[in-house]
Amino acid sequence: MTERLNLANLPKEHAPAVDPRELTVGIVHLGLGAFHRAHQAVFTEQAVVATGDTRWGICGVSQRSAAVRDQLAPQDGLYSVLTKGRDSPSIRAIGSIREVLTAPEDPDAVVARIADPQVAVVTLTVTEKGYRAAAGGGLDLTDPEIQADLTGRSPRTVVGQLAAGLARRTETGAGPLTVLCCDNLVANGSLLRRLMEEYAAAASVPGLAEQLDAAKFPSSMVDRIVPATTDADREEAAGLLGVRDEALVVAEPFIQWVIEDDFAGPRPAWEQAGAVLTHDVAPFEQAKLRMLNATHSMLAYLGGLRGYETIAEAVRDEELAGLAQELMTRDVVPTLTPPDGLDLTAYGASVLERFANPALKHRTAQVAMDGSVKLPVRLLGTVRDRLAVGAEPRLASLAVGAWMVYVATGRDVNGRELPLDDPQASRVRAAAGSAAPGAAGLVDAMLSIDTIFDGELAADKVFRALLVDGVARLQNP
Ligand code: CS2
Repeated sequence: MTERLNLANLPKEHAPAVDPRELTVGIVHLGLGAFHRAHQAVFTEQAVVATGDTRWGICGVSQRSAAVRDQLAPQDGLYSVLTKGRDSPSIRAIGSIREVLTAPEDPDAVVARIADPQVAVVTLTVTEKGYRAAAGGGLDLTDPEIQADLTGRSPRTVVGQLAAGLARRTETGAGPLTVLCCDNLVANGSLLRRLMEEYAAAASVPGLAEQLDAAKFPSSMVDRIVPATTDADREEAAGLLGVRDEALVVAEPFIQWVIEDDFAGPRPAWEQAGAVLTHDVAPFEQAKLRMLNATHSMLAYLGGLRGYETIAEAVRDEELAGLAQELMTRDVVPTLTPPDGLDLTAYGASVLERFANPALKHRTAQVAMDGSVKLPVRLLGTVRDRLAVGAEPRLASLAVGAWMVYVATGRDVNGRELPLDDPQASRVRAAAGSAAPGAAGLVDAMLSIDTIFDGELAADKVFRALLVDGVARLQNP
């Protein structure tokens, strides 16, 4: 059997640019999934290399299972990124993860690390649903885990962890903290600040309000396609590395990070690793969410229904590629103010080209997950903006309709199951199950889910008619 990757046995040509043992922990990262390891951890390693500043080792926190810790611990925290583009794949080990914690096993260690005076930045990739936000944008105070954290137990939610860690910083004498949200949400920094303020108001934790006042919550836009790693990827990586990497991540060559330059204290020189530090992230973030993520979701639902396993297969279907293109050109672009220097037409073309990367095997089922929290961010903003100017967002409505049909039928054209993996699965299933027959019946039942569609949108006649058209077209192709 091939040996397991670690510091001692990695062939020189694949050695990480940084030895994690030389780093001290300056960053806590909540949500140690594949995305973080292929994105922020890579930028951070490069920033350390560029500057020689060894303060920025990462303490990665898994929010649910011990799987990542069990993968990384025997590997001295090392893992590799297998980059797959149109040319032959390349592989590189990354050395920026200094420590791994599993939150459910040791919640107090997470709080202690956030309160560590040497920690200046907390970054987060906990997915859209990880924030436990209510439909209107505020904190969901009815969430049982939030309620349990509010009783003062060792915190299990992200908001609870941050609150306890921040409050403890007064005792440890740590300086003000920067909390850098890296999830695909609108104005993610201000959104997280609002959740924290609402939590603080409900919790009355001594010192928290002052720490929150001093903390900064810059917004950021992250971009890199990182499909779930498969056994075949691990085999391929072992062939390239000569050792086995259980913590491998796979990614496309493209990588981008745009960060609002608003920090409370020191930070890694991420700009020296290619990140863009700017005063206004919103135009980048809107373009990315409304163009890339929206067409991704559209292709996942339409492609899944057509029996395509991967996004690359879906976008090779000319009709689907045409619909994705039209969604961007007709519905989305008119709602955007492009960031300086970004040509939206070229951006749209580059997005579809990235999706077509045949080596990535990004599954439609993976992108289709969590629709109830992704649709509002990716598609409903576009729908609202177009309706507000009297335009008909036909393609954005078709994408929302495709989600409705996907979750209601649960089968593709070949009769294969399309699993519903969603934090609101029971509500979504109940709505679909209670629908009257026909397209209008399904649309009305799904529009009644008020945690996805607010009252105004649900009552909009134009939107409803567009949805009924789209759903009918999918139900009777
Ligand atoms: C995808 C994103 O899974 C999904 O919903 O749309 O993860 C997408 O791959 C990234 O945002 C790309 O940066």
